[in-house]
Amino acid sequence: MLTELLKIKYPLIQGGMANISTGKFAATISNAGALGVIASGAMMPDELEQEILECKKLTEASFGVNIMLLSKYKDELIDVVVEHKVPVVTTGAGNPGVYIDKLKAAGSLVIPVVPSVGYARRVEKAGADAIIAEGAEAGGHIGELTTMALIPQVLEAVKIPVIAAGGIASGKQVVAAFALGACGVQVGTCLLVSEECPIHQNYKDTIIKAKDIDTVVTGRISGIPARIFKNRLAKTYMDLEKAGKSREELEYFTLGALGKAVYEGDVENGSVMMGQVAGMLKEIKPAKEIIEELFASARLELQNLKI
Ligand code: TUI
Repeated sequence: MLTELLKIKYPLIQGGMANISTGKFAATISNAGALGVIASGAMMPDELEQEILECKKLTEASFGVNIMLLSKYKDELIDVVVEHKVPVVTTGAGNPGVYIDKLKAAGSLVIPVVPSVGYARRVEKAGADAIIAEGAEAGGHIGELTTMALIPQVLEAVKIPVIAAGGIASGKQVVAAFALGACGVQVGTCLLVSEECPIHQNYKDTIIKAKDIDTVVTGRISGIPARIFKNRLAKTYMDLEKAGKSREELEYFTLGALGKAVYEGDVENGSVMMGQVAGMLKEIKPAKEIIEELFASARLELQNLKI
C-alpha cells in the first residue's frame, strides 16, 4: 500500500511544479492527507532550505522534495535534502541513479518520475523505492507515451510500486490508473486550481477557461518537450523552433518564462504549463476538497462500473 509506504491517508503525490510548489503549498497538501512535494526546480539551494524549514513548521505530516535534474544546482540541492533528511524525494527530467544511494543512506524514500520502460528498469536497478510513470497528458516536461500505454508496460517491467501520473483529475481517472495497475496517483494540474495554490489569478483563470485542445507540446524538435497552454509565447516558440534555433536559445521560453505566468500573471507572453486535463477543471476549490472529492468520487465510480 502506497499509503503505508509514504505514511499518508490518500495515495496521492503532489506533482513537483517548479516555481509553484512552495513549502507552504506542500504543507497544505500534506495536511489534506496526501503527500505534499516542494519543487526545487527553479530554486537556489538556500531557497530550498528555507522552503523545507517552512514546510516542517506548517505540518507534522510527511512531505517530499522534487529534484529537477536539469537544474544547474542539482548536486547542492541534493545536499540540502540529505542534510534535512527529507522523508520522500521525487526526481524528474533526468536519471537520478548517481544520487539514489546517498539519498537512501539519509533515510529518504526515492521515487523517480520516468517516461518509459527503459528508465523504469534503470532506476529500479539503481535502488529506487517506487516509480512515478508519467504519461504525455501531463503538463510541463514530458515523454512520448500516454498514461494508458505507459503504466501497464512499466508494471510488466518492474517489481517496485508504480504510481500513475499524467491525465488524472477526476475520480474516473483515479479508478482508471488503479485499473491499469498503479498503486497511487501523482497530480499537478488539478491542484493548480486550488484556492491555496500560490500562482497568479490569471494562471488559474486560464486553466478554468481552457478547452481540451488548448495545450500544445513545445520543444519536440529542440529536445526538451514541454506541454504548455497554447498562447502567443507557445506560437512564437514553435516558429523559432521550426527556424532551427538551438535548445539554449529557446531556454527562456520554457522554465525562463514560467515565472512570468506564475508571478506576473502574463498568460500571453509567459509559459503557462498545464496538462490536458485543464479542459475538465471548472472551479477553484480548497485543496483538501479537491483531494477528498477525487477519492470519494473514485469509490463511487468503482461501484458503478459495469463490464
Ligand atoms: O520533470 C517533469 N516535468 C517538468 S520539469 C519542468 S521545468 C522545465 N521545463 C521545461 C524545460 C526545462 C525544465 C517542468 N515540468 N516531469 C517528469 C518527467 N521526467 N517527465 C519526463 C521526464 C524524464 C525525461 C528524461 C525523466 C528522465 C529522463 O531521462 C533523460 C536522460 O537522458 O537521462
